[in-house]
Amino acid sequence: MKYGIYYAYWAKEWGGDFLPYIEKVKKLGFDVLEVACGAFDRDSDETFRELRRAAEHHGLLLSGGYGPRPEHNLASTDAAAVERTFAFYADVFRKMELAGIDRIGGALYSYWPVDFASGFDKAADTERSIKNMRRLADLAADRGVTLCMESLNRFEGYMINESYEDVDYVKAVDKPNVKAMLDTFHMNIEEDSLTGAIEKTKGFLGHFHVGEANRRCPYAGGRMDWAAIGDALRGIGYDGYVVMEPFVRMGGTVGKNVSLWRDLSGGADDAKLDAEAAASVRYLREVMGE
Ligand SMILES: [Mn+2]
Repeated sequence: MKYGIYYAYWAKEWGGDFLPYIEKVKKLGFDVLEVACGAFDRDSDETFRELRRAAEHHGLLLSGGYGPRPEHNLASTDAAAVERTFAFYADVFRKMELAGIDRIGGALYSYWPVDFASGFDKAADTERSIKNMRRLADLAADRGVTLCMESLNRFEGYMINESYEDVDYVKAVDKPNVKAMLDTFHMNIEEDSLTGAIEKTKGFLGHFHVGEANRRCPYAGGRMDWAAIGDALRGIGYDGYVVMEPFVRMGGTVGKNVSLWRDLSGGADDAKLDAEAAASVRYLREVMGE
């Protein structure tokens, strides 16, 4: 397993310049930097070539994440909006290839965070999403990209809340580059058993996010059994990335989207955040294993 961290740990806004994170994250002891792909349309091709050169120079792998904005909802009843979404993703996948990013995870099957007041039809939306995901998978395959469907808790999404729903969705799409994705933060709310949920994704798991129940960096005094989670991942033969996705500082669009209304960092500055991330990845390597 390779260990990574999502850049948004330090950020208040999605997107921006990921270059400075490459050397930083490598120095903190990570193998992988996860970046947000939702604003790739704003940046030039050269930005992504530069990102690739820097990652290769520092021996760091890159992965992508995206919580689709409402206008990029593959389950939408608005056919014109879905067409525009395919065009958006085609550009994202092309830029991912330029940057050397071969996987993207998130609620790609829907949008995020869901506005539950707007109303929805789970069965009909899922059917449209599956049909559109097959076409998106082919666009992604042209660029060597794997799409990872993140199972989210009920307060952020409705289409895939549990790992069995994730596997059902992935099986229905039936494309080799469409995989399941789990996140311990969401699993903690929805799953009877964290290890049991992992076992259900055997052969289908493409990406894995970790975090404590309150989205702090994994640590020894937390509530998660990281050793058991590591054993379960090895047990299903998972050899992908384990990316921590901590959100501890309030503010900006990031803080609003993840509903962070209190400071979980203890007033930490960037240096303190760095130290906690470094300690966390050392701890995970020790208890979850390589
Ligand atoms: Mn996640």
